[in-house]
Amino acid sequence: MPEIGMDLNRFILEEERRFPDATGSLSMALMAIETAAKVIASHTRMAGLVDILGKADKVNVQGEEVQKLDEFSNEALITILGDSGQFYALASEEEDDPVFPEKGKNGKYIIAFDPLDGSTNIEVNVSIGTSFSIYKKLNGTVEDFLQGGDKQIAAGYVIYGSSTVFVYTTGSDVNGFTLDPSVGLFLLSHPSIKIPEKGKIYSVNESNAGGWDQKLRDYFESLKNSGYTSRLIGTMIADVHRTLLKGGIFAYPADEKNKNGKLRALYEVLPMGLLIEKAGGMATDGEKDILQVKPTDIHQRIPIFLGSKSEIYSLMKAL
Ligand code: P6P
Repeated sequence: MPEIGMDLNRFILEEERRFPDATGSLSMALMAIETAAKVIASHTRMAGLVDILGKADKVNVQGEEVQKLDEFSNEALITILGDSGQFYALASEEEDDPVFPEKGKNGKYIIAFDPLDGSTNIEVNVSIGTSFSIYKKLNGTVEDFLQGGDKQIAAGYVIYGSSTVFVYTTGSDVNGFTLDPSVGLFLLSHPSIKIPEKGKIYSVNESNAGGWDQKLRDYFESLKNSGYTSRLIGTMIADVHRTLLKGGIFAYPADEKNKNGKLRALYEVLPMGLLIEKAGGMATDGEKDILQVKPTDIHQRIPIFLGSKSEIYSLMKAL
């Protein structure tokens, strides 16, 4: 069992040693993400400065106003991941189409990421995050991003909150590392995370309840009547992080306004679903295991219900 306080790089290399035929490419890929996370973390700490806060008076592919920190985070990830040489293609929430880095021509992997999830929370100093999902490069076309949730090689997120925490899985355990800014190292703080079998928290934007079907409204009413409390941060990564550690359910269902829900399959829902399932929880689109979902395009939105087994089982019975 790796000891608390082990730094992320050593952890990655020790994990690599467990696979004799590993070439080290995934390790270098993960270390590139780690470097980008440190760069973004340092800038979120300074987001209070006028020159970073506020709108970049641009609109991204999602039709959302782009905050300057969004742009900075997107550029940092594209530059650092591109320069690593490990990624043949990068798909970003901030880019209409995938980017094919000059130095990635021999890359074994492709990566999808949301550079700064929850950007509307930047200005009110609420936790924000970066999510990522890694697949094997197959044909080197955009279709490689549509392999499906169960083909993810690795997935994770970085939450920039009261501390910066890096959480990821390569398909077995889920481990969390907290940044010690005094030495610039992510140190193992949450080894082998397991989500509680059952929680006491539900996390959903109830202002959309008017657009849900009745069975779903009844399900959340039943949680309220069973003494559950409500928590919603409004940054998916922060709501997922709390659900991973405390249990319960996080959901962004489809509704009248968002026919397929709001969250994006490739770089938000599928990586979070992998993490929750590898930590012993469950994730579904309301019909099937979320890892069975194969996106139809890189920005496709899908409904998501994820969390402790108890809540997801009772949800599926209710629907
Ligand atoms: P709503 C943030 O903008 C985000 O993409 C997710 O991080 C978050 O879970 C969701 O949107 C919140 O959406 O409609 O509740 O404001």
